[in-house]
Amino acid sequence: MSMRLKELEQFNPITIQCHDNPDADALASGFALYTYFREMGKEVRIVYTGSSRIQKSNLTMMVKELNIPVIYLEDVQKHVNGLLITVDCQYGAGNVTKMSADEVAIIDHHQQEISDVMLTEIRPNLGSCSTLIWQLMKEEKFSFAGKEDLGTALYYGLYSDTNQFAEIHNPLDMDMRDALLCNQSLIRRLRNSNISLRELEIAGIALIKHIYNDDYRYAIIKSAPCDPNLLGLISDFLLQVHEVDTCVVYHEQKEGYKYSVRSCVKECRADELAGFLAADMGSGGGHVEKAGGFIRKDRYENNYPTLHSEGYFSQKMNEYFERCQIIDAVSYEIDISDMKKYVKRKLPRGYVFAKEIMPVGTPATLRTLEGDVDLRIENDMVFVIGIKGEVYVIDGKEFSDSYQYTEESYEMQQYALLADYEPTVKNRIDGNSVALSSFAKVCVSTKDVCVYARELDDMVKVFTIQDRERYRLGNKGDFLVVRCDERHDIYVVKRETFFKAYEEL
Ligand SMILES: [Mn+2]
Repeated sequence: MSMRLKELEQFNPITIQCHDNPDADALASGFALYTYFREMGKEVRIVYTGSSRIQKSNLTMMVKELNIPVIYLEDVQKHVNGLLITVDCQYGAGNVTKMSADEVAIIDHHQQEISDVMLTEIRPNLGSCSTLIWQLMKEEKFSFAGKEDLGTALYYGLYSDTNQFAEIHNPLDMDMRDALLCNQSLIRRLRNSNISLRELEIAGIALIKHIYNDDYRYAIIKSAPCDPNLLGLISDFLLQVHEVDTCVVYHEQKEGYKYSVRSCVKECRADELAGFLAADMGSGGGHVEKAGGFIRKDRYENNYPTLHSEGYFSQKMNEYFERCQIIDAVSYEIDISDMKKYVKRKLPRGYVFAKEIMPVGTPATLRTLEGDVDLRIENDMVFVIGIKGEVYVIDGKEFSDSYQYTEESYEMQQYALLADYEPTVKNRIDGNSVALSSFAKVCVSTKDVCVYARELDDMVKVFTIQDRERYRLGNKGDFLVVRCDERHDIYVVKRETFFKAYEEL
């Protein structure tokens, strides 16, 4: 599942592509890979495409002061010889111009949206793509000693992508921040050259012209054309307004509408809202609090020939908040009169005794598709792998009470049909990760789990009793499920999982 830089060394020449309108993280990522492959004697270059050259003052300063040899391609290249690596973005996604190439690789830290590229390393839990590339280079024993330009670039990449380090939550990000050789006085200058006077004026005018909805506490701003990074700055500022819980800041380009989304409430994930706004006309995504997207003009004009863009965004925001029911499982009294009774099929699961993979007491990070969980290996701890590749951490008693276990080795591909990410446990002392499934054996639940379920006819967000901070989204066609014996254990099951995991009684 996980890719090493070594695998890319077989190719030559190598082209590294940043996303269109590159930001500091994309540039730093490109620069780091460039340095790596250059030392190896490869013919390598860093490129980007898109409607315009880098304009932002801090980015032009970064490129110049750190000697980043990035090239702007005026015209999209028909075909790229050798290997094309997209950094801080995913080949084929909406924020990067697609160019054909002999071979393609992806290195990114956004939510996975492209899954047909073999050479892929995507880690959405990292604060920056710079961190990921730093880690990949360290894995190959690359030496960062004495490389101040490179260190400063990576540091600034992480700094810019984590809201000035305010949103760092992965320990690896902190490791990099603390380890890099970095020119702090240049960082100070970059930090204070974030926008130009012209952009200050654009931002000022934009802020005056906001649209505010007090029912749903959102704000929308249409800005004059500007560097897309400025949209992020305006939206960061707008979100700090007390009355504003979520916001969208956008502008119109020749090709379409570029927008930035922010949310500071747990009831709305910015990445998901960004995807909703794009609908089927583009793409959107990012992180829980910060996200962005793009709507293609041709598709927009097809779907909404007479609707102006302010109208579209307001209408879509209203629709999002109106349509979406929020269920808090703790307080919600569920009506089961229109629900059918099902029983959970007894599908094989995987189990691993934690102490068999790491010594008791080791601080570790369990990584699954649902996110990272930090824990300490305990004597009595058992990991159970479910059919979606999700992992339950339980104690020995609960395990022996609920499961019958065998010595048969567990085949992830066979049993976790819907898993597209293999769960790992990382030792936080030595940094080594192990795939849980390689240690797992088969167990089967001994309990009959009976549930009521109803097919959803619209979007629902559920805060389960287990996770009070992050909701699970159900869409039309998915199922709302509640345990028969615990009417507050309410959750959402995706349609494709539901029919595999439950059968009607
Ligand atoms: Mn990034």
